[in-house]
Amino acid sequence: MAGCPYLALKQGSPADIKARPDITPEHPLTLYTSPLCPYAHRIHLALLECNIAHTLIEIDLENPRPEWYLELNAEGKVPVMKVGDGECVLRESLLILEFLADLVPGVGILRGSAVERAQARLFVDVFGKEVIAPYYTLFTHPSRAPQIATQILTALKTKISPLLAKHLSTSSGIGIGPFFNAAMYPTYVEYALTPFILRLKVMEANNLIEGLVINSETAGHEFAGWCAVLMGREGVRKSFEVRRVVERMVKKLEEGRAKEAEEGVAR
Ligand SMILES: N[C@@H](CCC(=O)N[C@@H](CS)C(=O)NCC(=O)O)C(=O)O
Repeated sequence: MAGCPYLALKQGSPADIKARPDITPEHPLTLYTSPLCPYAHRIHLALLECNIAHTLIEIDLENPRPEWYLELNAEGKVPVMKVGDGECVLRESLLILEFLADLVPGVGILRGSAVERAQARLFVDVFGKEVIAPYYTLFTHPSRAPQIATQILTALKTKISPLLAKHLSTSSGIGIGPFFNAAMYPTYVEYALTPFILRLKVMEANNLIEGLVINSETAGHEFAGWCAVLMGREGVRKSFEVRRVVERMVKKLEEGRAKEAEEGVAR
């Protein structure tokens, strides 16, 4: 797969993950997930990067959910995190990330002052509106893919990259890491957004979307540099099943094209 970001993984530091102590929470954590779901991926990535002990249970998204799963989450969606024997059953990926941040505060998932934490949440919100929302329209409106790709790249370059530039260092200048708010390890922001950045990179690497080329020139220097650091993480590689995700994307794009053809949408 020429151009796939995974070819560049060796530039990362696989030792990073092991360098962090293993964490065994007081109550066992079970993540109901699917490698096809970017929202579930947020949680799997955080668990791996933080070395938090957990059990993974894959839910088949291609078929109706079994009754026992609907009892856990009536919406039938992933991710779901069961804490202990089920005294707490959580859904909504960002809420689960917040839970992990509270569960292991020393790890610094949500770190810094109240202002810095608010800025992290705000950044995720901005990225959601500017990038994740149009990302999904690629599948529903594939005939408009080149225009949507331009919209995403423009948002990355003119909004996300400048905002990121402000937050890759701290105002005090104390932080020295390459992550949000100058953290040494990925944070809430990286866990929330990497699954979507990866999917855009995979679309690019497999030429799935015309005009989607992500580099310093097209998406901004800070964003491109941050991406390269993220792609180099061992936890990112371990939590991502490239082949299955690409197959799912191809299928979803074909379904989108068929639907548009049925509706008589001309490119
Ligand atoms: N807002 C939710 C979104 C979760 C979501 O949409 N999950 C999708 C997979 S990516 C799902 O489970 N869909 C199954 C279905 O709708 O049947 C979150 O952040 O956790």
